Amino acid sequence: MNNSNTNKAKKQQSKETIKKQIKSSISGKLRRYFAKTVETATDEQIYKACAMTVRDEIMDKWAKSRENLESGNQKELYYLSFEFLIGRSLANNIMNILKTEVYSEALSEMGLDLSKIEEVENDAGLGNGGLGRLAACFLDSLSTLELPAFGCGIRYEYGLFKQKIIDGYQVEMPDPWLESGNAWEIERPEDSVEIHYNGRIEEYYEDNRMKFRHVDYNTVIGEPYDMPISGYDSKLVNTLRLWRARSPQVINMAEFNRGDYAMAVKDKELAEVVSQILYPEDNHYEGKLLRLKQQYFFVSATIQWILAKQKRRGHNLCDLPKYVQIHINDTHPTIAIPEFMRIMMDDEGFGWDEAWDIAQKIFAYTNHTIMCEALERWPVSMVETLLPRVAMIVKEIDRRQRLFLGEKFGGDAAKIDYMSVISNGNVNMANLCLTTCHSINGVAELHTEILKKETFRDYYSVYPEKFKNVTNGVTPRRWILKANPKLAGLISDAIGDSWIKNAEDLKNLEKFAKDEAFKEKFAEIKCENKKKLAKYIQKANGITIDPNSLFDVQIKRLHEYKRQLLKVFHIIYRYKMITENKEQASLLPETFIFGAKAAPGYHTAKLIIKLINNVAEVVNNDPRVNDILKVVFVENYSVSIAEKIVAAANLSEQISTAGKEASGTGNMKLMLNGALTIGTMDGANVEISRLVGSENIYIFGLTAEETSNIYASGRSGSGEVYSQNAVVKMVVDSLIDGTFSKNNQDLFQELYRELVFGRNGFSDQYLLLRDFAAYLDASHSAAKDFVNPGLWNQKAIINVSKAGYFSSDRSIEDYNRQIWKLEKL
Ligand code: 26Q
Repeated sequence: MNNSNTNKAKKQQSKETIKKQIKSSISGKLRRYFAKTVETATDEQIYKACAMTVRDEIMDKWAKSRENLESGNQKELYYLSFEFLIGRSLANNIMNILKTEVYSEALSEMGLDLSKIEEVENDAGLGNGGLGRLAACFLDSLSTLELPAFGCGIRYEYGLFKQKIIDGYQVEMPDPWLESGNAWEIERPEDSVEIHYNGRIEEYYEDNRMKFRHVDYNTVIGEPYDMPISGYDSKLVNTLRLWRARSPQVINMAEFNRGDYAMAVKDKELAEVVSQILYPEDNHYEGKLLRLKQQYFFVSATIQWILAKQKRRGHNLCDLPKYVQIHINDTHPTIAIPEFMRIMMDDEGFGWDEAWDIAQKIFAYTNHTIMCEALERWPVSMVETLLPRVAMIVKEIDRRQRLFLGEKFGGDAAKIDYMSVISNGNVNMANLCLTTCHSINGVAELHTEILKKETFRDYYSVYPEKFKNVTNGVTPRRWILKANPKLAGLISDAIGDSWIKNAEDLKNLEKFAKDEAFKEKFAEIKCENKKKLAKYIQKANGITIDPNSLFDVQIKRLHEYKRQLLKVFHIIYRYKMITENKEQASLLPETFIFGAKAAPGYHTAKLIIKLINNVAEVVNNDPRVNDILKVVFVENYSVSIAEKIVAAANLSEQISTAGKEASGTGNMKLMLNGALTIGTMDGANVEISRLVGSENIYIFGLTAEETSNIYASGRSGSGEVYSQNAVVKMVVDSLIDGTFSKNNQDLFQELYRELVFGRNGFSDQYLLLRDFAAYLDASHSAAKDFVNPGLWNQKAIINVSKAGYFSSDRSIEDYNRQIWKLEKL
């Protein structure tokens, strides 16, 4: 045998050995943990046996990573986030250890199917949308790039609600994702800490210094659970540490002995609700006490843990900036700043100036929204009652900041108030971040510009050097390799597989955009993915869709600014044109696919879901359009459902009112999978458009500058559009003429009234009518291109080839170079 044959044989042999190990581990676990065999085990037990087998493989690397960090002097990142939208882990972890093929084969030799086993796992849905999923992509990249980092958050007992559609309405169901256990987490009771609420502060003197003592407080125990975060082909396994709230008391024995069993467990329940639920509002602030409790809970636990660890390692806390960076993911964990000050001063004996100096060096902040309804402002009185010592510190930060601002801006009281940490009886969390953090960043170029020029203009004038842009990204491992393995295979066959870790290499695909053979294979894969999604939709919705139709996809949280309603108007328009014989019915078959959850208390968003479903009902059951239009609302949009949809999409809807979407990341996932974007010049669309060129994207509508001028003018101008544009009028009127609300003509009145009359003299807040005509044109251009597969596929391939920039690896490298300055392990 020649050399290469021997190598091949060796590889084959070792593959056989690995398969054998996998098989024996799985059957061993079934036996030891469940007293079952492959033949008798339930799906659940098989899944668990697989997960435990994979976990064993990761454990060793995880332990080594820990030991390395413990003994080294490396700087570590703590990424504090209220949300981590991880999704499933089994297949992702198998992929990361490069064993997808051996596992698939080993399982199939046991008569099992990895793709089915994978579906047993509950999504870890510990987030609402973009911000939470971004945190998950970032963890993947940090591990892949071998940068030492910890994700820190809350171990919610219930993830984001499950969505059922009943009679067209969203109905929320709990998501007890931990009910049957979590194979990936490890409880670390040894690292439990106490968190103190309420009570009073006593002053006393020690060594001639005034000191503060917190007394009469209520205690909640924070108990950490760690999940391993593997990276792709990486030695480093990072940790996601999620805190669970526990009561210090098992039960109240006094009540128990009195026979009042309900009262006996009440305190315990009250303490433990802290980590029970994830707030389902996205981009919307409500000053709920429990939310503030949650914020302080995980942030205090995390800071205590960080400092204890540094001390254990023998580090002087003065040197903290050498060893620690703490990232604040939106303002939600901001209370970490005064909590850090509190511990440094009250427990570690630092003076204000020293502690403040360190705080300024270790904290960095990312802003994810400019929607004012999302900006957090907590009533001072609430902070005082719940966190009396933290409130004192916040007031002192405010006092000092006001002195500083006073020197800068003299008598401009309004400006000083606007910039202060406390004003009108509220703690302004963004201002607390802006004052303290050494770095402030937006999540796309346009967004960062808006922060500098508008939202945080005054702070930008004081600290221009703090402001940075880091455009978001998504992990190409989960979002192509896992979600679209066939496309990943085709790409690797063409350009090699370096793109998996160096996504910029996708640019080498560009030369295949005109290669007929490649284009054909590319189209075939898209078609197979569409068939697969069609099958899912058939089963889930009972709707038959045509895999040859244009799959036009809008998947994201339901929010008025994201303008799902504008998409609906386009559908209504097409429906009307066909049924009224105004359009060549044969033009183009289209399938409109929506996936979206609405916050349970967001009435208008829920009404839009009902409208989508009513339009679907009418359109899907009208024989006149039946071969041409289909509308599908996919229930319970989640990470796992997103993975199914992105691979099958042709057209990606990114149609927010310009200036409102900070970045968007769904746009990136869809682009990576060869969908073309139809969108406004908003968020990262601006960068997508620059990269692919105007001929490979369908851009329309008002710019951010134009929308900003319209808002400033106080008039939307939508009234004129409505009265002058017959098409707009026709579509808008269909909301109230019973076409889509047979039994209740009033059902969509509110949507109609907002567009035509508005509130406080401003109608159509999100400027749908102003953009409608341009949107129709852009949709028409897309449809025209789609009927020419040669052209369409060329454009799609160019989109994939330019998507490398939107890898979260690039985002993380940007953060690291500009902000954290960590070293690779
Ligand atoms: C705040 C206070 C009280 C209750 C809830 C909240 C809250 C919760 C979630 C506020 C905001 C969020 C989520 C925001 C979010 O997901 N923003 C998105 O972040 C993405 C990642 O940067 C961007 O791509 C999106 O443009 C942005 O909307």
